[in-house]
Amino acid sequence: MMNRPGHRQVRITEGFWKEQLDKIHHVTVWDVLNKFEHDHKDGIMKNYEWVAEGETGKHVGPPWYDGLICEVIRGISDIIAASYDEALDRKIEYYTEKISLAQAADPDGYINTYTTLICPDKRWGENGGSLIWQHEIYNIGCLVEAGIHYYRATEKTKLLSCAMKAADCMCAVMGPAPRKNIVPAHSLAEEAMVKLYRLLKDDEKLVCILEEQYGFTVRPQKYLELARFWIGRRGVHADRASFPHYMGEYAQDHCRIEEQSEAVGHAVRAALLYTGLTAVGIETGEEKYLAAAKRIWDNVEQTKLHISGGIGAIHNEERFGYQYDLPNDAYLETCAGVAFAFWAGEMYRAFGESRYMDAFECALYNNVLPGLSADGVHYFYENPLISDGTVERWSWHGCPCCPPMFLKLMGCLQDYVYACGENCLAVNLHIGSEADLSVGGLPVKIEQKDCGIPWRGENTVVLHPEREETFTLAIRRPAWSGKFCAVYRGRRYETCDENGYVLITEAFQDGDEIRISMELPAMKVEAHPYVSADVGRVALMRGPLLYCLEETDHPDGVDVTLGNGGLSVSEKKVCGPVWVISGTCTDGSPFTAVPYYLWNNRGKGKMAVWVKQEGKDTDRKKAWEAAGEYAAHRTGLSTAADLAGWEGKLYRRYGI
Ligand code: FUB
Ligand code: ZN
Repeated sequence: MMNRPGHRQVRITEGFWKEQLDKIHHVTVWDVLNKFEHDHKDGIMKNYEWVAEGETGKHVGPPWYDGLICEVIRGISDIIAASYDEALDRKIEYYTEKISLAQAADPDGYINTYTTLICPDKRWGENGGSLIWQHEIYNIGCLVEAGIHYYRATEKTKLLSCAMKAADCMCAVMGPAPRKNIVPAHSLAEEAMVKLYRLLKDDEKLVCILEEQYGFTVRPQKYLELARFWIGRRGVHADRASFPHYMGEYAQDHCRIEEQSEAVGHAVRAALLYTGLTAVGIETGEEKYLAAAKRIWDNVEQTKLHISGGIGAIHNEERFGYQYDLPNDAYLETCAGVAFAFWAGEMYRAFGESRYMDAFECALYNNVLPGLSADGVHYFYENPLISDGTVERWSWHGCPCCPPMFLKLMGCLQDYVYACGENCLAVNLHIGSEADLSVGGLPVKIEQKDCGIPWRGENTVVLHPEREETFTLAIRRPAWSGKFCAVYRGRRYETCDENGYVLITEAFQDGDEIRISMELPAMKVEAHPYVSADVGRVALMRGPLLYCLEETDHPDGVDVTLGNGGLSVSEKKVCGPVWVISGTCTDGSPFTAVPYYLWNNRGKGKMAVWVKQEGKDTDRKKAWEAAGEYAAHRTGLSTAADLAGWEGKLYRRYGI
């Protein structure tokens, strides 16, 4: 198993992501706080004040607002762990105070402002309430994560103590009989409980503080047991307390998890459930859970994943579509991309294969990063791959769930750069950074310097083991790279192991350098013939980045047909210097494609990711459409020749 380094062990120091994270820290975080604090006039924290004051009958925002502010706290905690910021720390202390005062109003440690203020008799969705709507377990899960991350960032325990009181309240209510059969209607708390378990089982000093200062009897195992109960009770409806009419596939509650093979329902709920499923599988070693996670992952990767790493194609219910149902005007919520990245991170931990990090990286660059504008204060909720020019990023939203999820992923991005296994250290993301890690008990500092990704295919890894020692450095060869080479002491390492890593096993010394070069060819990619939306079309990619055509560069429209000539890349200013892809259309006119994450930053306009390609048959799509909008494959119109070479693949390089 590969472990993520702990908090504060890794720092992102230079290059593309350093710039993005600095903007997020100094601009976006404050924008999000400001907008939440003034949301619906009273601001998000008013709910806690009203609960503390015993008021009822009013609530600011939707029921999941408690969760959203806790997600923001988690994101900020990670940001200040990496780069301390007193003003932000004070903000969290202020929020902690409000949360704690509200919680003190309930003897059980229960805290959910919506239910308390609006429907106090419907706690946990009982008595005709709806857990789907009330989001109580989700909100507490967010509080648990906030408490853990803030403690890790600052060693302050008050927010964590609030989280534990609420977690204990859930442990007392839910579980095997005589407790109640209640499972989360919006997943997230499953993984949060596993994290709480991990934190407490490894931190004796913390346990002492919690017991002596707050009077807890700390039993970490019960949190893992609750997460296990939730996973094990998916789809088990006998004696279900609070069975809202709407659970079913929407909340992945249609059958037991070990019977599930297809990703269905609300995509954020689904990906967070699968993250928790994988985390529980890792922690308990239960094969049936890891097998289910792998089965559902393969289903997504092979039939339900947009080329941007986005999931949740369908607007209605923000859900997964049918297999190969990948329209270009898809929903692809930013939150779903974040949840998918978290799941990918857990899958990597469980199975150690680079394909999970490929998926993580793809979602990060192409489905999550587009969620934020270049100016850092506008947000996309949906990330479709085509636009008629009528949409733009919003300043704020009635359901501002995406900025908090965005901050959560960006805040902990550094935790995914490296991984540590037995006698092995993995470089997973090519990002300028430094880290204090340990390999088999040996302290090893590692750096990535002059990393050019995503624009230039160069990177240098520098190792500083405390003493000379033999171990394996595993360098991820990304799926998108062309020729890949790592040079160590004049020796070239080019081939990958079966997990997608170039392995260098040597007696490493302080200051050892590994120079990495990888080709970043601009390429055309085509989708599986069953994806009727993309028949006859290609998308452009280079390195980890997906590209698109924008009206700004194509005043006559973006519905062009690319010619068979070559592609070239060059530097251009598009909200700062970036690399663009150019070529010629069949009518002889030039085209320029810009990184998709940057689209809609130069004014409103049409945009397209999938464009027609000379020599690719679009007529077939007409025939398929005539035979029915969904599932072209069921029409039997694809031929064996169409399908040759597609086994297990959803996308492949065009023309190779
Ligand atoms: O339900 C809470 C959040 O709001 C979900 O995760 C998003 O999809 C949005 O529906
Ligand atoms: Zn969202």
